Amino acid sequence: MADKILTAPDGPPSDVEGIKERSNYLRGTLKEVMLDRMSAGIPDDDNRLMKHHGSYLQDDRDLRNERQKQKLEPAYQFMLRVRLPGGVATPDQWLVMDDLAQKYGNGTLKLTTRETFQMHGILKWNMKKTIQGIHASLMDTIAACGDVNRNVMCTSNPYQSEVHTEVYEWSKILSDQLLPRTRAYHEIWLDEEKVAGTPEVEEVEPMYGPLYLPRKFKIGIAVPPSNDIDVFSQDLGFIAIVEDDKLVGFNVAIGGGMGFSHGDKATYPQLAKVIGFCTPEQMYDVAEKVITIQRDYGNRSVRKNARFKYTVDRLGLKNVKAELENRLGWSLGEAKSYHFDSNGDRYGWVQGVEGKWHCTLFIEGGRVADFDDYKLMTGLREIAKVHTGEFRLTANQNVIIANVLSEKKKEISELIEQYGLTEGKHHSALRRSSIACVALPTCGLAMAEAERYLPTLIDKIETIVDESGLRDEEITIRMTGCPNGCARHALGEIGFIGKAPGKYNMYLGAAFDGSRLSKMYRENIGEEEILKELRVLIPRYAKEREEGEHFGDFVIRAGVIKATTDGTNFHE
Ligand code: SRM
Ligand code: SF4
Repeated sequence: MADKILTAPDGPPSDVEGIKERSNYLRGTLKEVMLDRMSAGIPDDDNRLMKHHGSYLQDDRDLRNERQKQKLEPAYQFMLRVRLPGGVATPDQWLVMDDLAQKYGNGTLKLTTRETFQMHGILKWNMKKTIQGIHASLMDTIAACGDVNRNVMCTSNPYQSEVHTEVYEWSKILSDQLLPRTRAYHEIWLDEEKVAGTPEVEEVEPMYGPLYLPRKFKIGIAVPPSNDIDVFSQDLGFIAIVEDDKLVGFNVAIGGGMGFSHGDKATYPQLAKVIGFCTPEQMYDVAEKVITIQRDYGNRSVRKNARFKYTVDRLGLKNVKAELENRLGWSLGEAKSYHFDSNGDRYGWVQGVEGKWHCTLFIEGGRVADFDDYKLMTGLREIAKVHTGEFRLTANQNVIIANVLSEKKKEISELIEQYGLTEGKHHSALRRSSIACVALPTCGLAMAEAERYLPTLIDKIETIVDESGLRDEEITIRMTGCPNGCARHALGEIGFIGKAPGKYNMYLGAAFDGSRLSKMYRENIGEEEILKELRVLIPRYAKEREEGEHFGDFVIRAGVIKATTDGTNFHE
């Protein structure tokens, strides 16, 4: 029925569609170009395909001008992203990532906003060894980037451990079953002999088809009251419904996303909308059918309008829901009530089921490295050597040393102490509630600094916070180097989006629980103006706020900014 109404946008397919079509299921000439020693880079078409294998060709932007002057090719290197459903890694896997980062990467690990590891600075000739090392420790990088379903996230919840175990299992099932079926990855990186894709054995992608999706697709599962994964920013979000301590199912939310382009009203961040309820057993079916709707009706002509959020907005939420139920052959249940209290992490030790302990550590900007006076990477390595539980990477770029046996707690606490690792207690709550995307020097799209700059900006904001008596007040603050939104800036109570070197658009007014977008407050301002604004707003908040009122709500009530609940009016 809905089939009659729904159409895909007209227009010639984008260049990426052609590249995918000609790629023989994501192979292209990747195998050959990775062997070529004439350049440290690879051609653009292969780089487009490379993303589906979890990697991007980048160049060190700090060196770009100098190398240009010397007429050298850019300092090419690869970024590699692991697929780690739910962000859970064993201590052995942690040690493998640490070792690979030392051997082949830039000696650091980035814990990403989608609960996984990224390595930077890998040279072309080390890529295969790195991927093989990851594979040998039972992880992979398949579909970590590209026009497919990405790493499935779930709440890192150390509090309700039984529910976490169950929800984590579902995130793994979704992530594994929604993987592309092509053997391209195994052939290119793991030396598997080519069988499929040859004329004798025809390869098929039963769900994706040969063109895969029009754009990336993201799924996250939140366990209320924590909305740490920002469920409303996902293309497809599931909200766990727990009754009498039992997981009964999930509310289904569709059509969220964060990215937009400066000044382009046809692009905007959007919140996913709840459309109904399904049981855990129905979850995979729902995910698969939602993905096929995007496959069939997403915009394959204009990539900046190709995300599912635009498909939903163009076709209408009701029509998409009707089409989903049509494809499912059954109807979603009525959405159940739920309550989120925050989209941040809660730090420190907490006891879960079976007497096991979990400790959330604050990792500023998600960067695991050894600094002059702070041996963070070494400390975590030493913990991994003795830890028998797991590491949980959080969507706020932190790490939880999870499932620590009571008898091990002292040893791990001592290592935390010895290496100065921190639950963030000596920082302001504002710093603990910060996220910054990678940006410079590796991200090719960055217009301004983020990860390397936010800590020093926070040093200065902390003075204002301290003077206002708000050191322990959680205010979420997020910075990205461009409007793509990798740090989910539009869901931070204070957001900064890079515009040009040293210049940011400043956003205010997102909800503390991730249920309302922010709105632009000031355009193209530098540090001095940012601090000038905050020197007024933060003390005002301290004086005028109501009991329990969060900063994002206050700025709206005080008339500093108008509320935005729907991305379609984001630019107004
Ligand atoms: Fe992102 C592109 C880093 C989470 C929206 N993102 C990129 C690239 C690959 C740049 C590029 O295309 O050349 C960045 C690599 C930088 C580098 O040097 O490592 C990059 N994104 C990241 C990470 C590492 C940020 C971080 O500091 O943690 C996150 C990795 C997540 C992961 O493990 O999979 C990351 N990116 C996100 C998120 C947050 C999320 O998914 O929860 C978003 C917003 C949500 C969304 O997708 O709407 C996000 N990244 C984008 C976009 C905009 C997409 C859009 O359609 O609007 C781009 C650009 C693009 O796709 O063209 C992008
Ligand atoms: Fe790069 Fe922009 Fe994403 Fe930051 S938000 S990592 S600058 S693409």
